[in-house]
Amino acid sequence: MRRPRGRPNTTLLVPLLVPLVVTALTVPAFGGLAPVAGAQEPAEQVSNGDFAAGLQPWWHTETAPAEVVDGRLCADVTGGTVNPWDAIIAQNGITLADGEAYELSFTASASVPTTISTNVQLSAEPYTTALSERVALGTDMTELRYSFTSNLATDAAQVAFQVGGSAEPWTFCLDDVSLRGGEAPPPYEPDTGPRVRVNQVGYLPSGPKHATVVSDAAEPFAWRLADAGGTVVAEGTSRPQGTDPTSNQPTHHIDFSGFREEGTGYTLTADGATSHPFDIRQDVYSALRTDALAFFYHQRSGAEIEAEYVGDEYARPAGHLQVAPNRGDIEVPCQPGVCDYTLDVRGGWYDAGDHGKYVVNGGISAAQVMSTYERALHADGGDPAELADGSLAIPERGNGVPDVLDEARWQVEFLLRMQVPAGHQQAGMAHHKVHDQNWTGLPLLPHEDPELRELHPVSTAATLNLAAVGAQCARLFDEYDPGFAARCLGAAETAWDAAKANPDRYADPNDGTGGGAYSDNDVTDEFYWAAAELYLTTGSDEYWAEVAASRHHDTEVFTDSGFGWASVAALGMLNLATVPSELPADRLTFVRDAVVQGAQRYAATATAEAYGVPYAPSGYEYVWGSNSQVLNNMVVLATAYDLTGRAEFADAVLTGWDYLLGRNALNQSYVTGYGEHDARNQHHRFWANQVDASLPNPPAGSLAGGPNTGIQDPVAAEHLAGCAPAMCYIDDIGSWATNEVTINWNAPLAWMASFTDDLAAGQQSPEESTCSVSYRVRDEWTGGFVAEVTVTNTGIEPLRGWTASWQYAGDQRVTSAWNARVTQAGTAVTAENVAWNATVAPGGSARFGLQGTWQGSNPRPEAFTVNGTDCA
Ligand code: 9MR
Repeated sequence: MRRPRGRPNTTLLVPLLVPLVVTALTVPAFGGLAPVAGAQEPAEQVSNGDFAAGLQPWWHTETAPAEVVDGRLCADVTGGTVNPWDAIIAQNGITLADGEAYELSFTASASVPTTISTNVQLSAEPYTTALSERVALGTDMTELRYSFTSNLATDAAQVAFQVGGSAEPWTFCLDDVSLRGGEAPPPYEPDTGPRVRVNQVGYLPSGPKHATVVSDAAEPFAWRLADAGGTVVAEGTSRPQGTDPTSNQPTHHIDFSGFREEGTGYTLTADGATSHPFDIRQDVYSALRTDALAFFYHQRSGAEIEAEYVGDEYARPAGHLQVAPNRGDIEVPCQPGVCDYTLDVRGGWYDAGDHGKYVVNGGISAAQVMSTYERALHADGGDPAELADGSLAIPERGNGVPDVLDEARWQVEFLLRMQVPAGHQQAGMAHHKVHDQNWTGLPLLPHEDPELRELHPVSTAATLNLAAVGAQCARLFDEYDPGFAARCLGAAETAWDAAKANPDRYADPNDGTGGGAYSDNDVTDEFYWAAAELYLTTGSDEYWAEVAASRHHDTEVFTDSGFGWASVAALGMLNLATVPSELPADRLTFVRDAVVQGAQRYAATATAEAYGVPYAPSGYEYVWGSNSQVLNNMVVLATAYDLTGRAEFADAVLTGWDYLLGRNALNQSYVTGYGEHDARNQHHRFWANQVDASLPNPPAGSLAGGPNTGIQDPVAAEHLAGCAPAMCYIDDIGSWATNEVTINWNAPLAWMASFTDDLAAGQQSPEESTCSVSYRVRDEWTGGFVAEVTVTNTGIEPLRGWTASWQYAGDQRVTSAWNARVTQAGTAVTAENVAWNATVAPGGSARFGLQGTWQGSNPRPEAFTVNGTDCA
């Protein structure tokens, strides 16, 4: 599947133009390049030469699987290869200047004395060398230094240790690699494209349409919207907004919401710049809904990823089914001293670009995938048919179960396997994670991973994730597989009891070799989330008491930075507010108000931010995976929209999308396959096209982590030092801190795309209709019912006062109403606004409720008018 890479060198290929000055030095640092006091030290061209940051950006061939052990790189070189270049450890992307003096230095050893080739050369054909040395290594780590003058001017050289050609296997170890000389690498200049920043995918016809222009013009300037043929279809004037603190860019704002005509290839021109093209259409989010969900099938562990569902490019054998060289995941031992049993923990989704499987972020991911369905089931305007059986390309399609639930089940089954079985110490607790004993390099397909897999200690956080997810699983699967639902609930209740008995088992923050630590020393939010889910599923007072007593049962749960794997109380609150339950009205009002208040803050943020993003963490410290925080804030906004129908919440969701899809400081769409300038080189061991052209880029619908002011990886550290918060991102496979993918980031992406596609479907084109009315029976009992009615303005003018009318087909009688004045004559009902909801902006809604009686049957009315006009 993979093309042999880093094919050699050497003098065979190109005669050297400049004679090499090669000296093996045993003496002082820098030889001829020794720094003079006060003079500038020669620039370092190698990143992470001491392996302090792990393997990246070093790579190795399959014949030299390398890992970082005791702070140095060691590779078990296979025997039986012929040429030096049959086994390589290298770093690409090295810049060399013609005629400049350089010194390469490193320490290295061989488990049996061996001669290797050390080259500084072009990393692709014709592989011209600037330095090529045969180096005899002994068993002790020895320091070596070579000076040379470059005959190359390139930014695509590599430092390569060619360690092949030995009949017998041996181990090569390497440390402190340095290549000094030349200029410091030029500061990274991101290609930010045109200064007019738009949602590169498109806008909904009835939605808000905003753009941001980078310009220091003091005065407003004219903008023009042109269609694909270049005809100007709308015009207006910008609004200067000053300097944006997230990017340090001076910006102007453009609002072209008034334009609603569907079309493709629109462009916006202002201040001498023209935006990337974009569409205006109703179905902007339709494909993204399925693409974002398809990500999870791609990430499945323990299953062959079949071409029938993903195409040839993305097909791969099953990983981690204990087929050599895999050593897991069927009888996985614990780390030494942690337990005395093995567990079968096959299946689930790989976390990210690595092959670890972690219960804490695995739990929130399964929950948000299940919630994608649960929201569609219960929300006004939610359309579960879009997620039904047959909606996704997965092997379970056609089994009668909604595909999104089938996909979630793949992960839930794995989470259940992570629970300590009865009869063992700590029974009922969940292991925090399972992953490789050592970090592996890139690329590496899952089925080729040779590392030992280990279970790590149990943790309270993991156990509560299992409790929450198990409870949610139980209520959603009851209809399709009661046996599985019962198993989920049993595991959830056992987990809850175990967590109560072991409330402070925290994962070790230093347990980060071979996999992420995912440590979290505050599990009060996990207790809250689990109690909320168990309450919603069982209705038990015991769990409600836990919810009510928690400090997270508070209107402040929706913080500026948003929720995520380590901060999950919001998940409990959102579901309490939306999943039908026995919650008494006052408690329901409390949680719904909390959601709405949180959403109001996020909506205000979106309005204030230069790029419309509903995310403003304290000090603008964009976190690792900031794009998922943006999405989770959008989830709160969307839930508030579902509850209230208020247009301001839907608008902030849509400007959040604009940010993610290109209207941002970098002019970058963070979703692969969406937009003119999309993320394509996310950190991943299989979708590793950037380091191996025979491998694919990430599939469409993969979300990059996004700007991260921490820039913790060497590529980000090298290129982004000093970056403004929203610009701390680089689309490079080596930047795992800004550009990885994970299941817990794609889960809110899928949730949001599903919501937004439903939202779009509910908004009729203005030509077709100017109103829609949804009538939902929220509660029904013998002889009585409560209904909730939402009147939506799908026209382009505000509604100033409204009267909605319908006919009952059965014998219903309205006995009381709230938020509207309702009268009934025979079967005809009219509902008139009250003062505070009289005005409904385009795209906005007003909602009211009523209680009534019925006899015989209680069918929903089908046709509605608003102010005498027929509605959709
Ligand atoms: O998403 C995680 C982020 O919140 C943490 O700050 C970071 C450092 O601990 O780890 C992130 O998760 C990574 C995990 O540790 C290993 N697999 C890839 C994950 C995404 O980068």
